[in-house]
Amino acid sequence: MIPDAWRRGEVAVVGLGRSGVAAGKWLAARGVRVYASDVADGEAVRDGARQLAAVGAAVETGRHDLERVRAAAAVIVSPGVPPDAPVVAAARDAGVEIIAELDLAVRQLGASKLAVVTGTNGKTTTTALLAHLLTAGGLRAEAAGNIGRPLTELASDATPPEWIAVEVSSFQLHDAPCLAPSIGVLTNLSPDHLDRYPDMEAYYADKRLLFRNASAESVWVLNADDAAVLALARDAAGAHRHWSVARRSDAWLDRAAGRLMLGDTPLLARGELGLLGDHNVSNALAAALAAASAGVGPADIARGLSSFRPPPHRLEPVGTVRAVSWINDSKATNVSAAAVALQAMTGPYVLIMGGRHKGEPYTPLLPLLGACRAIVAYGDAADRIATDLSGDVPLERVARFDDAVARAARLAQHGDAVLLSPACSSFDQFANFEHRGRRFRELVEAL
Ligand code: UMA
Repeated sequence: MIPDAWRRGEVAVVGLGRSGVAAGKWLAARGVRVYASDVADGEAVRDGARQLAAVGAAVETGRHDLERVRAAAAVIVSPGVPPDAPVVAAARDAGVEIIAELDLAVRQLGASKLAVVTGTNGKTTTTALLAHLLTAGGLRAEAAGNIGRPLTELASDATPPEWIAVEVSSFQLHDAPCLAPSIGVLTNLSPDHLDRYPDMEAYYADKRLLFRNASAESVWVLNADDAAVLALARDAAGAHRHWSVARRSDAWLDRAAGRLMLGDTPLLARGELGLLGDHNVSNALAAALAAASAGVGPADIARGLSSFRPPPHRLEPVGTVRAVSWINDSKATNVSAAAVALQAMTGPYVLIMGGRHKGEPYTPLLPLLGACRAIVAYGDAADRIATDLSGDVPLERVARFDDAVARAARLAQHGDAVLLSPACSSFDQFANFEHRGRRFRELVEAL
């Protein structure tokens, strides 16, 4: 499965995060010479470098040796490495094949069927839930990809699962020409990652790559409530199946009866689904329809839906202190994800937002702040947030995340909630959104 040219030369792995480490280990274990490098030089990167050095890779942190990359037989890129990064440009100019870590894995996983989940929001919950439903249906299934487990880790298994629910970001779709989902799920589309893409069209163009290997056998599971989703999928070959929280569909919410439905078959009552907010009903319907498309029966789907609990950092209750409940939604790294959280709030709350600005305006949140008592904006994005959201709701600015939590604790009143839903990435003060969410939990526990 490994091209001869790779064995004759050296493969360059760019980025020493989870993806780069998984790819480097997979290649080294198969006797391929690896040069792995990262422009950063922090503790996490050095830890990745140590892991790869231990399996015989040549490693370098703090820079890429561009000559060595140009001479490589192939370059494996991590999702966080933008296509216009100098190291990628150097490889491209030299005619070296550039492959996403995801695609490296896909090329090895011929025996597993892939149920691929993408979209702007709801991917992680839908992916986790889909793996749970496939398992409830008696299939051997795992979740991987953007959800936090590089797909290459599964490619190393002696007996890879029958089904893999793969969360795929637009970054991963970019250099994944071999990705051919048996089932593809598109949750929704709205502007995101405008710090990496020149415009929304470029972002949607990467999302459209989900369909690049569509065939008559493909099944596409699509959000009928999102016109942009339907437009993006319109010309894709294969079966198109739809879900809706607004009207009757292949999977749908019967609002009058308060029930999730699969066609004419009732699945379970809304109250039996242990997830907050309408957006999660949408995620549940997407996963249910994808699982049904893989052959799981309605009774198993219903049982799986009722036993599922939300993944951490997504509208996750982390504690109640002096009658104030604290909710960690650190995963809301864009404006539309934060909007979803605001719509799920049922009483007064203090909102903590901020982090690294990603290029989107925050003004779409203004009409959703009805129950918001105060906003605490922190970090790089604080000034921009203050400009966009100044109005009826009092807003305070602080520099550090820890101070934002302390401020929110003072502003919240008896019976309120404090919601961390940042609408920004975490990278100004944290390694990633999980790190930010864990710090939030620690600070709440210390209260
Ligand atoms: N780097 C270079 N040279 C460059 C540019 C970057 O060396 O020119 C380095 C960076 O210093 C960094 C590494 O490349 O060390 C990039 O790492 P990465 O961010 O891709 O790290 P991984 O740990 O491999 O994480 C990636 C995904 N990260 C991103 O897409 C930014 C993880 O998604 C994913 O869980 C993981 O692979 C496993 O598949 C995270 C994410 O934030 C959760 N995703 C975005 C989102 O959900 O919005 C898309």
